[in-house]
This record gives sequence, C-alpha cells and structure tokens, in this order.
Amino acid sequence: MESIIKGFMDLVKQRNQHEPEFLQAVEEVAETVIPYIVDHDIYYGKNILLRMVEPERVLMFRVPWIDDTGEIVVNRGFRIEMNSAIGPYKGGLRFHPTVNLSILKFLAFEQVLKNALTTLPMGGGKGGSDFDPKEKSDGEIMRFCQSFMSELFRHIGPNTDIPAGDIGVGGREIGYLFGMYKKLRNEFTGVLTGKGMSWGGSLIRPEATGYGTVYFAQSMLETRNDSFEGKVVTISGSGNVAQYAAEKTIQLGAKVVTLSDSGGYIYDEEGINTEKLEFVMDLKNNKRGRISEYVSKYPNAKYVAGERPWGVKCDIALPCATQNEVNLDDAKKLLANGCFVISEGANMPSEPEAVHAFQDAKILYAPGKASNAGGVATSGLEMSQNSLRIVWTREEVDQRLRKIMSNIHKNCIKYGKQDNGYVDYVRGANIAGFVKVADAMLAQGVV
Ligand code: NDP
Ligand code: 2IT
Repeated sequence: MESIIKGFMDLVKQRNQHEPEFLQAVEEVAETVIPYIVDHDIYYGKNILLRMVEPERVLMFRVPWIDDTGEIVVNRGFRIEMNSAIGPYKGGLRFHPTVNLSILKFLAFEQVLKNALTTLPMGGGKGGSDFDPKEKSDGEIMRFCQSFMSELFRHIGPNTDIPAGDIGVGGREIGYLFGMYKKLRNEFTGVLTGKGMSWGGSLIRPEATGYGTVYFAQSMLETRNDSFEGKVVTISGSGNVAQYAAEKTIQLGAKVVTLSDSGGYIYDEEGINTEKLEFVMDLKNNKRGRISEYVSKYPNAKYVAGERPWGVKCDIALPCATQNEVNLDDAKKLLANGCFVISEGANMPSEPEAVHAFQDAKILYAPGKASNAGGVATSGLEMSQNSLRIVWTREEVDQRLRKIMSNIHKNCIKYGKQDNGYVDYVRGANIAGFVKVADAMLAQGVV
C-alpha cells in the first residue's frame, strides 16, 4: 500500500513542484483515501484521485489599482475552479500577501471534499489575491475590489462559481465586490455569499464557521459523554472565525483564555467574557486594530509577542487563524497540558506531524474540512434563500447549521470508526467527501 501511495505522490509532486501546501493537503487525503480505493472495485483503476487533484480550471489575472498617493499598484488575482462534479464551484476569496497558487490550490482541494461533506450541492473552488488589506484606506480597499472584480466577473455566476470570504475578505469586501459585479452584469443575483442582510445575505452566515466549529467539538465531546461546560479553551486568531468560535464557547459555559493575531497572543486567565469579546469585535472589525491592544484595556491579561497560544494549559483548543499554525512542538505542549479536544476552525492549521501526534494520543481531533464546514454550509443556505427569494429566521438557519454539523459528524464516524472504537476523523472526513464526489464523477464520464 505504501508503495502505491508513494507512486501517486511522486507523480503529483513532479507535476506540482514548488507547491508545498498543495502537496501537504493532497498527501493527507491520499494516505487515507488510496487504501479505500484499492479496497473498492468501483473506484479502483480509474485514476479518480488523479483527476481530483487536477483543477478543472486555473484563472490568474492582473489586478492594477491606484493607491491614495496616486501610485499604480499591481497585484495578482486568482481563482481555482477545482471540481464541479456535485455543483457549481464554491469557496472563498483570500486577500493576504502570502497568497500564491500553492496556497489557493490546497484550499480549493480541501474545499471540494468539505463541500461534499455538507450534503449540499456545491463543487469546490478558491481564489484571492496577494493584496494586503492591512493599513489600507476604505477607498483603496474599494478600488482594489472593483479592479479584482472587473476581471473575475466574466468567470463567475450564481450557477457557475460563487465566491465568498476568507482571510482578509469580510462583509466590507464582499459589498464592494458585489456592487461591481452587479454593475458589470446588470443583474442582481446571489453570485457571492456573505452578503449584507439588506441585500441578499443570510442570518447566521457571519457566525457560521465559528459556531459550526464549536458544534462539531460538542458532537465529539458527546461521544465521551462530556460537554463544554466548565472547560478551559484556547483559541488562535481574532478574525471572523475566532470571534464567533469564542462567542459560542462562552455561551456553552466554557472559559476562553486566549486569542491571537500574526503579532502574538493574549492570555486572559480570568476568561474573555461577553463584554471583553465585544471589545475585541469592535477593535478588530471597526477600528481594525491589533490584539495587543487588549491588554491596555484589560491589564490583568498579558500579551506575548511573536508566539502562538498553544503553550497555555487548556482542555480544548480551537485553531482559527491560518494554515500550519500548530507544529509538532505545539502538539506536544497541548497534549502534555491535558488538551483532549482539537476542533479546527482554520483550514489545515495543524502540520502533518502534529496531526499524527493527536491521533497517536487518541484525543478527539477534527480536521478543518469537517469542523469548519459550517461556514460554507451556511453559504449554501444563503444560496438556497436567494434562489427561493425568501429569508429564513435566525433560528431556522441555526437549526439547519446544527443539523448539518451533526450529519458531518455522523458521516465521519461512519467511515472513520476503528475496530477499537477510536474515531479517526481525518479518515472519516476524507473518505466520506471522496465517495460523494467520486460517485458523481464516475456517473458523468471522463470529462
Ligand atoms: P480573518 O481575516 O477574519 O482573520 C484571520 C485571523 O488569523 C486574524 O486574526 C489574522 O491575524 C490571523 N492570521 C492570518 N494569517 C496569519 C498568519 N500567517 N499567522 C498568524 N496569524 C494569522 O479570517 P477568517 O477568520 O475568516 O479565517 C481564519 C481561518 O479560517 C482561515 O484559515 C480560513 O481559511 C478559515 N476559514 C474561514 C471561513 C470563513 O467563513 N471565513 C470558513 C472556513 C474556514 P492578522 O490580523 O495579524 O493577519
Ligand atoms: O474555507 C471556507 O470554507 C470558506 N472560506 C468559506 C467558503 C464559502 O463559500 O462560504
């Protein structure tokens, strides 16, 4: 088996040199899915995984715009249309200086399997730009978004490809992107998700990824007759996903003690309560400040520059910032401190060695493609409401989100439960997602 996996990976590596994040994401899937393919005649010998790792289409384009000083700036725009076997391409846009093909292809590949897990009819895609939104004026953000959309608009559409937010793309950016799309197409459609409530957005979409990550952790805890009540929780990041993961964690009676950004983390031993979280939301979303400012307001907390929060003792850790933010050392620290639940709000935040350490320790570990699927699932619910031209209540959307997260959990157990009772959520999520996409691809022929 190892030689089959190695043969497959050698080919993928040869074709995708200099794409370490993409290769990392593919290898994790190959390790769990290839043994399954070999065991199942309907998938064997059809190069199905090889087809899945090749994007259906990669778009790359120039994004020129003029900054506030009058200088012409040139960024790169991308959209990876990865797989449309079960529905139109669907996935976020990331604006961050590190964005490149490798990162977007890893995200698009993960998205294909994640979207399949949601049970909703969505294919997978991802896009973005190496544009850095930090310290840009509102006018600069708008002009950048308009330039970006003035090319992207010809490739997307409500039945073709429906982008949404990711790192650096929130409600403000979706608004500017939507406005430009509408102007160019002269059409008001649900072409983007994460829209504002008065122009086609869905209630709970802003909260969905963070809430979903916590709902998934709740389902894992229930397998051990446990709950969030009284637990100590460390969270990384302080953006959209981290904020709402913290909100739901607090609502469930647990204590959130950390948040972070790329500068460092804050540790509040007394717990970040609702009032403190409101301060963080205003600081990050309206003032666009740094998490270090938390300690000026709450001096009992401490700020640790240049580090990640994984050395802080906790029961549950929710990595909600970015890829590869938990390495083997971090994993060892988490385990040594008694952490027994990891639910990933971010995409691929744990390095492979960290994942293996969690699995060897038999803790409850959920990979992002399962645990953070609530965001895109609620995007799917936004698309349904747009198509039906109706608006569901907060309760209705939240109920559907809970149901979807609980179904994903069940599906992970179906394919991931081992003879000794341990649930390998990585295997479960990868195979469950693979089966759905592979069946559709096989039915549709070699296209
Ligand atoms: P935001 O832009 O709202 O927040 C990102 C947070 O992560 C910020 O606190 C940011 O800090 C931090 N961060 C970003 N890059 C780095 C880095 N290289 N090192 C350390 N910290 C970093 O993004 P989201 O909250 O939307 O996304 C967070 C994660 O969740 C990403 O992995 C994303 O792919 C994933 N995700 C998002 C979904 C969504 O619906 N938004 C859905 C599913 C997954 P700083 O401000 O310093 O950059
Ligand atoms: O990684 C993700 O799932 C997202 N950024 C959300 C994608 C979406 O289309 O809502």
